[in-house]
Amino acid sequence: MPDQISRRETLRRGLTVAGILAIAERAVPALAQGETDVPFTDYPANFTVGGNGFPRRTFDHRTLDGLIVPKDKFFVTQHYNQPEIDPNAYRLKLTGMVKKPLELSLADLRRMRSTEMIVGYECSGNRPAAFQGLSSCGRFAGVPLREVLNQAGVGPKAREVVFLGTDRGEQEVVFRQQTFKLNQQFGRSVTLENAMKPDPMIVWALNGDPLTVPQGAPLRLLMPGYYGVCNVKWLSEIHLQEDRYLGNFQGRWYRSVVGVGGTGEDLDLNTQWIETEVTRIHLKSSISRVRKTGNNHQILGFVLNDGTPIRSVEVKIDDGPWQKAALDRANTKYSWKLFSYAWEGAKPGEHTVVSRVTDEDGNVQPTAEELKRKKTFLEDNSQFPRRIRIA
Ligand SMILES: Nc1nc2c(c(=O)[nH]1)N[C@H]1C(S)=C(S)[C@@H](COP(=O)(O)O)O[C@H]1N2
Ligand SMILES: [Mo]
Repeated sequence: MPDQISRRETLRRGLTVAGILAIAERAVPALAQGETDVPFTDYPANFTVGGNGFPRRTFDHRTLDGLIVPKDKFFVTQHYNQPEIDPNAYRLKLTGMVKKPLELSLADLRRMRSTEMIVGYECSGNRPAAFQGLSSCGRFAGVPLREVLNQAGVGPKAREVVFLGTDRGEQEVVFRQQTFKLNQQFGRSVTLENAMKPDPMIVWALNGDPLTVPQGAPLRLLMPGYYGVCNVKWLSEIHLQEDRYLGNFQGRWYRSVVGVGGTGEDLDLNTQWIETEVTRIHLKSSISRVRKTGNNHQILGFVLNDGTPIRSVEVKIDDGPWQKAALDRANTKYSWKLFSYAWEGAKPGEHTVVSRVTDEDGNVQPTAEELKRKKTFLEDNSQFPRRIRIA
């Protein structure tokens, strides 16, 4: 049993092993009769994340009730338009340093061995200010990316795999004193080594239904354990090359800068500024909802990370100690991981509740204070203290 209720607590509650297992397997049962949500006082009732000119949708974590987010609630975001592609005319092109350039129809891909995987991901801009709403988890179906690459054959010099979307938009590219306005295609890349791992997929379905246009129909890339930006929607071309791909959303926008050592002051000579690309999801947990039956309160939340096994999730109420939460049995390697904590003796009034996750490699979710030396707002995996009111 992972991280479940301690033995002492078990004896105290007089639960049978079967009883505990039932709890462990269904940490998030459907809202039962007489169960109500305890309101968050930090979450505006009509909260939405500002658009970028194109339709966006956030997932309301107060409705979290299982591993799988229904497809009409799955978060949506992108930088440009949402192109509509005729599935019959559609061809996925494999170009560049391949042995044999290919144009694959949807029927060609569907004839290959298909797989399914439950994958949770978030936009790297997801953060407390967005109430974590730029995140979701679903069951995706498609084909392993490496089988598609192997069909075209990887040329001996190829080291980088570039994924281009059909969508295009104006982008300002700044070079020294010059600014160019260029119409560019959305693109991202991964190293050949990462592309050839067993997990990356080219997917066409979410929760058993074909992808919708906002979700990237007819095909998108899915990099399990990576931030949302890597999952290129409306995928039109896979291009193999030797050099790094430096497109706007790879080389410029999706980077983080963190100060290490020294004072962290911008011009401090002893501070080292580490610049990294946004790739694998940084370890995060957050409380999604608090439910109440009679006098019993249950705190529910989720963990997102790169797939490294989780050692523990803990919950802290006001100034109390960190207490172990239970991980849901339904969690899988790349799903988001649901957790729950039975809060006993909750007193009426306002409370602060916060969670913290630790993985098997010993990484601990940082506090907002500990992330202060990160200059960019991306990859904010800070602990998120929530305010709630017990009636
Ligand atoms: N073609 C294309 N793919 C894209 C984007 C985009 O602008 N164009 N945005 C990315 C970003 S930043 C995120 S967070 C995810 C969001 O995926 P979703 O809309 O399915 O939730 O799509 C990614 N894939
Ligand atoms: Mo994103």
